[in-house]
Amino acid sequence: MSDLHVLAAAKLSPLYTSQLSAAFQFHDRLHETDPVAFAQVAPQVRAVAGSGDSKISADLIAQLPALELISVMGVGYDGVDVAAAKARGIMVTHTPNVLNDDVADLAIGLMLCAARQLPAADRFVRAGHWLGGNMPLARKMSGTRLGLVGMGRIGQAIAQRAQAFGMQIAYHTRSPKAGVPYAYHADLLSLARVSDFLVLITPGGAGTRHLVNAQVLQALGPKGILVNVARGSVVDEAALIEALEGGVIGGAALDVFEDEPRVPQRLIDLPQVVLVPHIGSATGQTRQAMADLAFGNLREHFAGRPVLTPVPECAAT
Ligand code: NAP
Ligand code: 8YV
Repeated sequence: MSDLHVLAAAKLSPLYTSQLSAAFQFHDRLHETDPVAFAQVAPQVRAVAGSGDSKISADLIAQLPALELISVMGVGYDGVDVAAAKARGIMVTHTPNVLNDDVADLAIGLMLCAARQLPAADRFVRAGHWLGGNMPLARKMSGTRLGLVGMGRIGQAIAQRAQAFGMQIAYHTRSPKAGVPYAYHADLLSLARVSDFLVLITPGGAGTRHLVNAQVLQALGPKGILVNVARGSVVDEAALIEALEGGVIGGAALDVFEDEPRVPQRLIDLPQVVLVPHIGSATGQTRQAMADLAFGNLREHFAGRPVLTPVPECAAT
């Protein structure tokens, strides 16, 4: 074990913390649990470990004068104040690519759940309602129109899967993607108007906050289904609830929420809505790969080698 001090900014996967505590002087959320001990350790902390949903604020960064690296176990790093880190020359890393398959699989699973009403069908059998007759008819997914908001690593993996369902694919991003064969919409409203499924897979943070608002939901229309595997902040959740309750859109399937792990009761009360607890990358295999990569970034940095997967803002140009 080295004498390097590493702080966990939030509750992390044991797949990551087991590696951290074996290799470093590891302080698990000491800033939250023991301010006196934290004040003693803070000057020595050289790295902070976080997850995709951890908050690593400018204030925390300012309390760590020896900080060199923030290693996030997750591809999304919207909780990290990257500008504050960069201003001090602190490297920020994340775990892209290793989770593309799982998140894309979940997006397709959620689309099927919402269209074919699989959770409701399961509840129907368990409650014995089948004995009294058949379930109402659901919606077909194959051959319908998929609008992807985000066409990066995971967006492209979702599109690849949707092709096998014979879906017509279009997308919205800030700039068209070279080599991507799907129809590009510079305007999100225009994409929503021609989509049966609108699937969100952008980063979170200020740049995408409430990208999906009442107007976009209106454009998606009464048969449209919204799927969010991006970040809760991308959707105006209050507007979404209004739209679902009022039949402005047909349904939704959500992996992420504005105030996780709290889910509004009004969403829970809507039977046509599918709700899962931020499980996009939550398989044993993928979480291990993410933990290994997050740890690998720390290992490489402290061995004096370049990190494996810097966030784009910190990548050498
Ligand atoms: P990526 O390769 O960086 O792709 C991000 C895409 O979003 C790009 O196509 C980008 O295109 C687009 N985008 C960014 N800002 C936008 C904006 N304001 N409006 C429209 N499009 C915008 O990232 P990735 O690896 O695919 O991951 C995407 C995100 O998925 C992560 O950041 C994370 O938030 C989320 N995620 C969720 C889970 C989960 O468990 N649910 C798991 C993993 C990842 P432009 O730059 O051209 O706009
Ligand atoms: C997890 C995620 O929430 O990678 C991301 O951006 O949202 C998820 O994979 C998380 O980061 C697991 O540590």
